[in-house]
Amino acid sequence: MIDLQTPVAELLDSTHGKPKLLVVDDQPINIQVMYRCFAGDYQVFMATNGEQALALCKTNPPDLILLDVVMPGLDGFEVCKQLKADQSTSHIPVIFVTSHTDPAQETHGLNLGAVDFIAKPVNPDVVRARVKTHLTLKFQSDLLRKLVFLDGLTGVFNRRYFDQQISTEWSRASRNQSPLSLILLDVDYFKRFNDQYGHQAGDDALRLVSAALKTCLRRPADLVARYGGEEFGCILPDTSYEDALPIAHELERKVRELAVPHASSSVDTVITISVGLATRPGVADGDVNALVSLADSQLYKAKRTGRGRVCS
Ligand code: GH3
Ligand code: MG
Ligand code: MG
Ligand code: MG
Repeated sequence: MIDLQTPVAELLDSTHGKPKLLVVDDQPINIQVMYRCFAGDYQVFMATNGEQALALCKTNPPDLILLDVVMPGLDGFEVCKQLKADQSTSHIPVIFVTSHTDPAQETHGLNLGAVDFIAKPVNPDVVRARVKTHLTLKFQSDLLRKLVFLDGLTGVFNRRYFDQQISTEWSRASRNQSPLSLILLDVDYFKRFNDQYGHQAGDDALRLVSAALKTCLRRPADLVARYGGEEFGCILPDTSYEDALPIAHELERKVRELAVPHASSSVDTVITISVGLATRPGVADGDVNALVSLADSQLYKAKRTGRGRVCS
């Protein structure tokens, strides 16, 4: 799996482990045939009915699914429909493998979002070649989807992703009446830093700061994004003010502890950040823009009152 938060260069170089294939068929003999085709080069997972396949896709999403059409219970078409309707599984390519050779069935399967339709009995070489082609396309499109949301300099999420996620998390928090914390932070006197040490050193410092920020996040759903030039945002879903405040202080401390020299700063002899925290309580009026404005005004207050501090 590609980690969304690794730097872009590493992403491009990364060699994936063995791709994961899910074979779904109600006949054990068919599963065995497929297993023989793919074991070795792939991690092969198996399901003997539609319900099991859907559950597996949720808990351990495969890179591609070979899906039988005729099965008792949920048939393959219904499984495909459900996978495509769910944002977390819609990107998994589905290949139907079926004894149906009727063009109407094939058309129906492709219209449901499957990438291919293979007739049983399968020819092992053909099915291997098709799977390889679809996996290559899948990995390329995964990478593109990820690059669209990553900041090229630092490898953390970009503003586009931040804007999308803060709205998503606000809606989720409203639905669940759960808290949501937002931290905005900005590097202090960074213009002076560039003027003194050069733009290249400035870029390096932003990379170091990003890496330090990431170490402060505790849960998989927490994220850091580059909000603007030398400004970052942290979204902390399901996090109360009391739980977010220590994180805000830790962000400030971790950046200071990087000890990147900044001789022309008026705050310290090293790079520091100013941090603004705002929390939406479980039950809240207003909208997501109010939360962003509040975090921003706390950040501004941290700037006004001396920088290198947290305001909340
Ligand atoms: P303050 O403490 O009030 O935030 O002062 P500041 O100098 O940090 O703020 P200001 O907005 O005046 O300047 C921000 C600087 O950040 C100017 C810009 O050159 C620098 N910056 C923004 N993005 C990048 C970047 O990608 N790389 C580098 N090296 N510098 C950047
Ligand atoms: Mg069947
Ligand atoms: Mg600044
Ligand atoms: Mg700024």
